[in-house]
Amino acid sequence: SQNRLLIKNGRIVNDDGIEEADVYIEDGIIKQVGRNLIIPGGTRTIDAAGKLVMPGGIDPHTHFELEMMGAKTADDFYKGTRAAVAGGTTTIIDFVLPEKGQSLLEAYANWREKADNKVCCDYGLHVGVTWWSPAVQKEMKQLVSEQYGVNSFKMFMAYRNTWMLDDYDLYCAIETCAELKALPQVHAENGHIIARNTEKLLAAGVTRPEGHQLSRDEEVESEAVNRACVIANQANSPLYIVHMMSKSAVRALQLARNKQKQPVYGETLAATVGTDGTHYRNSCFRHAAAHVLSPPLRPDPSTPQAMVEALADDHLQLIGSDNCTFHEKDKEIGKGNFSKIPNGVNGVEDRMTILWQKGVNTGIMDPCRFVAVTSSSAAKIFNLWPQKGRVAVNSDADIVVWDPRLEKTITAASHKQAVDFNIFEGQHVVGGPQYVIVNGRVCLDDGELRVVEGLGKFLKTPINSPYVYGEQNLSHGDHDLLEPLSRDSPDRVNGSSVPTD
Ligand code: DUC
Ligand code: ZN
Ligand code: ZN
Ligand code: ZN
Repeated sequence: SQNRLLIKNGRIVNDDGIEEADVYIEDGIIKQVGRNLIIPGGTRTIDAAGKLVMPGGIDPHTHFELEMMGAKTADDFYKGTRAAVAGGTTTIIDFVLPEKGQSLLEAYANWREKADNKVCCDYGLHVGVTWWSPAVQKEMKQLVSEQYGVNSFKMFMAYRNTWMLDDYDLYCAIETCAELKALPQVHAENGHIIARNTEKLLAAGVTRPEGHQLSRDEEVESEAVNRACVIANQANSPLYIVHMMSKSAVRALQLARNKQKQPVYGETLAATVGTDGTHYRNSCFRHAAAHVLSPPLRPDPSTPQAMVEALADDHLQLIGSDNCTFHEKDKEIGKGNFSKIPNGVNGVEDRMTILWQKGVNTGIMDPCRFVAVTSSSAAKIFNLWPQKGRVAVNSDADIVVWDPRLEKTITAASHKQAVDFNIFEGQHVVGGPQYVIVNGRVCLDDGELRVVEGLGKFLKTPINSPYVYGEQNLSHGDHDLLEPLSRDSPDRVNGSSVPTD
């Protein structure tokens, strides 16, 4: 029967430990976990011997069907969530981004309309506070109600001509989040410095994609990380920093995490750990432009591994994709001016395999930490725990059966995303999803993709997550599955480790 499923002989990996047990699913919910389960006849069985049974990934950061910088993303909510499922991700959280002056509620309704009938997996929404007024503040109060189910708001410190808030408005918006027990998120880059540097570079004749990187170096990011943390601390608010892209930014975050009154969380991206900033110098415009996202990939070659180590060490708490894909024809808008290249990269499909390759296969993180940063921590922070992010009785049956021996070479020629480029092109990865179960339904079936358009539901995310406003602590750090790496020694050589004063 379609609605009964048994996953046998696997090793269940949750963020707090590993257990050898079978999983029985009925009507989209995990009903039993254990050995020698009594199962009704006619139940489909998946043999997971030698495989890991993990909570499906939660990608806390996507942009599907977004119009920005004069273009529309290649991936819509169907193609985007289909690609997510193909890669082992079973929940995504997208961003409602209102135009300046637009009602947040109206923009929210637009997003629901774009997504509800297209999503192949469950999804939630963050809402961008892209301008500030008493009306916006009032709408934030409405959006956190049970009717709308939003518990997180994103503010931009960059994109000076469109979405940026000044520090006064940012302070007010963060304060409002704290009053509502919602989570403020920030895009941390100094938009004024970027605007001036862009003018100077263009005047000096630098027009190619490398100008994007040159206009906004690491300190342009870390200054904003620090400033956002200070503002949140003044507002006595927790804070979540999206897409952290540099070692300097992680260092700034770590200083804040050690002294801040309220929790501060940092997210990095698949792009950051899976590729690097050398591509901006590629002589092919399309290739270089495909890597343009904000904040940019960094020239420092030690960045990707340092970011993986930061995830392993709990200096960063989770990894998203910021999937925001543009076809070549759209990237070409910026052919004579790097500042006009639509910002964004792929990653929703490859996030899990890329981090497995760079984090688990290298021994930098154990599978439990992999589950934490790809799934469980997002569920906890956005208050979906333990419905999502956990393989346990009563949790949703969003499960990935992971084959640590599965091999593939990532390529745009065969990826499921709509976009015509892949920033991980040619990378060989070992370990990947063999089965992906979405709400109890086998949507990746021994490598065969069988998603259902519209199968996913909108997830109302309640305010006041105990991992943001309560006593619950995000990190466990008490499992001991691999030889502990001496990662916290202060003199570690190619150092992502930061002083903990
Ligand atoms: N950065 C991107 O690269 N794309 C979407 C928005 C953002 O902040
Ligand atoms: Zn952003
Ligand atoms: Zn090229
Ligand atoms: Zn984004």
